Amino acid sequence: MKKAGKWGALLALTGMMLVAAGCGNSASPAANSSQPAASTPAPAANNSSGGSGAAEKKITLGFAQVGAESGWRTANTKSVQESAAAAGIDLKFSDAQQKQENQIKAIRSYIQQKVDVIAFSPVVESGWDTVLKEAKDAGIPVILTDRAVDSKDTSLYVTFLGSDFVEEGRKAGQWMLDQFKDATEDVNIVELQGTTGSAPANDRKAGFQEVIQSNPKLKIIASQTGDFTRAKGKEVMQAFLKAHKDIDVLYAHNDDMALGAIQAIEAAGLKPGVDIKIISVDAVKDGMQAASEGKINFIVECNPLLGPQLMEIVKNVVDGKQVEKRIVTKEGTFTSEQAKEALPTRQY
Ligand code: GYE
Repeated sequence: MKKAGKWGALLALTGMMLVAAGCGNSASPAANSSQPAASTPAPAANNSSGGSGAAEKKITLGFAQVGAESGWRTANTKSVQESAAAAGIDLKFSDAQQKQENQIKAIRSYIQQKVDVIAFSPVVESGWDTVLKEAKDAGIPVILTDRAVDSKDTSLYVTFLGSDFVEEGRKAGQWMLDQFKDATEDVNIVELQGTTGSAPANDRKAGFQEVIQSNPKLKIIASQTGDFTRAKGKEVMQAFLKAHKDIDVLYAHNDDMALGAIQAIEAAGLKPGVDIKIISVDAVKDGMQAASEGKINFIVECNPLLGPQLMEIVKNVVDGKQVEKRIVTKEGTFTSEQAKEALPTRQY
């Protein structure tokens, strides 16, 4: 198909779909409101000497990170490390290189070391019950940050702090609907999925699909994982371009894959953002730069700066205070023009 016109006319909904931070009643499946709070007891080491003398012993936090796959992750890691230091929390940090078995090992080692709290960003959604049960049995509270687990037993973790990825997918889908509402021919979409089995890949796909299905002209003609990396995004886009001559839109589950795909599109002699419209998620600096150059048409923001909120939660958990079961981060969206405006003050 060729263009639906009205390019640039819309986007009343851009900018501000801010979900209030700290509201514990998101629509995500993890938001299990029947379970109010931190059920795991605060470890004895921190409150043994009679009450609220928080100053005498440093809190130890074991953090099992996913890896270093993207600009988002780099910003997230930095945020966690800097805010732990600022909060006077002793941080034990590990990088799982996108492998679940490495994360499980790291969590077990934190249990052995008897850290006060464990936080982790689960690389995939499934397969955590055993190790989470081990942490629970050891009396160590676990905080999920950024990504969710699909465990039925939500008492295995204290809270889940992070974005609503289904909502992010919906925002991307809504842009498609608005942009192509007058399409008379099929609009061919290719999709670069995040890491297979990860919450953001599952949910960003589902939210997008849910919204675009109301217009039967919008067709996902190919969908494959690019593992959230630039290199794989490029590689898979090359394959898409070979196999499909009439790609109208790329939906990439993160900026890094979109940036890799842009290289492939340019190498094929096409103009990213013009010949192929591009939607991505994250809004990290490099993505915003590409958007401000018109190479990415629409970015859904996903905020990686979870560190300060995480440290607050850690302290509350150690103090035995109530913590919301689901804490959703604030985020918006950006068109190319908005990206240009926001870029100079962008923190990550
Ligand atoms: O969008 C992607 C990263 O889990 C929200 O992981 C995170 C995602 C982010 O690799 O860039």
